[in-house]
Amino acid sequence: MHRDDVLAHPARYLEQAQRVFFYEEGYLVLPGLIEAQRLRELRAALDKVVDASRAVTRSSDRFDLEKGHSPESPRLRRAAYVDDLDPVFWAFCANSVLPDVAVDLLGPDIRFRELMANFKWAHGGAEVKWHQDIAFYPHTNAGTCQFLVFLEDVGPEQGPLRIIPGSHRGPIFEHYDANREWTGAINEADLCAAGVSEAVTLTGAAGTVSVHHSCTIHGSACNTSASSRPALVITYNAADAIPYTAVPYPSSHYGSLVRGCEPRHAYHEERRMPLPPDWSGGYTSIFSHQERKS
Ligand SMILES: O=C(O)CCC(=O)C(=O)O
Repeated sequence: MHRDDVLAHPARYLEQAQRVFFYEEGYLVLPGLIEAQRLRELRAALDKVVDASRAVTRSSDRFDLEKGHSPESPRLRRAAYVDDLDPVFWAFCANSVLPDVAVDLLGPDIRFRELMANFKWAHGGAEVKWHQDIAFYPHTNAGTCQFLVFLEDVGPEQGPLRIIPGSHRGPIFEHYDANREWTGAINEADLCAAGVSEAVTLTGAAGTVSVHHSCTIHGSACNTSASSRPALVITYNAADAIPYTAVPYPSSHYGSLVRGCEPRHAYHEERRMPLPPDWSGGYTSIFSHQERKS
């Protein structure tokens, strides 16, 4: 759906000025969006996911392990398919304020795409290099958005998300290197043109939620602090945005309609859509792709 049509629909949760800000700047920060009781439930469910990873010795599509991971001292970069591990997560994705915010930003018909937990463990949790989500999951239009739900307070030393305001209105940069190998990151040579010097840092208290547009350039530094930065990373798409490629993490809820109804048409935007490699045979994570090329 075109942005003007999205904005013409009555809002469910956001102020109109916030919806306009999202389309102008490519992101929004919503402090205090998640109430304390829900946060406690999510943290408890995530603790169980971490416990399930203790016996794991090698990264897989489900658990992406950081160096030094052990049963006594688990260090995960990412857990995927978590919506299939505990109903608390799926209830959050389907029956909370998040899909209402997605409606306000993308239009009335919304599908769930994926949920991952990024951990950013204390004392070294991994960097996420500058990238644009649309390069990972092209659709017939740019109507997808990614939420980060801060499960703990996030300060400047914890590797907070950084985004480049307005970058969603610029080009979609290459995420392959000169040898046509997927890097999952914008090439170093393009970073100046991408405007990284203009980046803003999204810190906030536990319960804060940020959301960014699929074309917004974003990344986050390594966590140098003594406190971990666990965050749920949740993506929704407008139901009229049809994916061109297989989803990396096909959980049982992938593609579920969480608001509105099935569309009768696909919406095509005129732009050059990048194509990632075919991950239908399996995916690891953005961390492993970016690490391989560093
Ligand atoms: O966790 C972060 O800081 C970045 C999340 C992100 O962009 C991703 O996982 O693709």
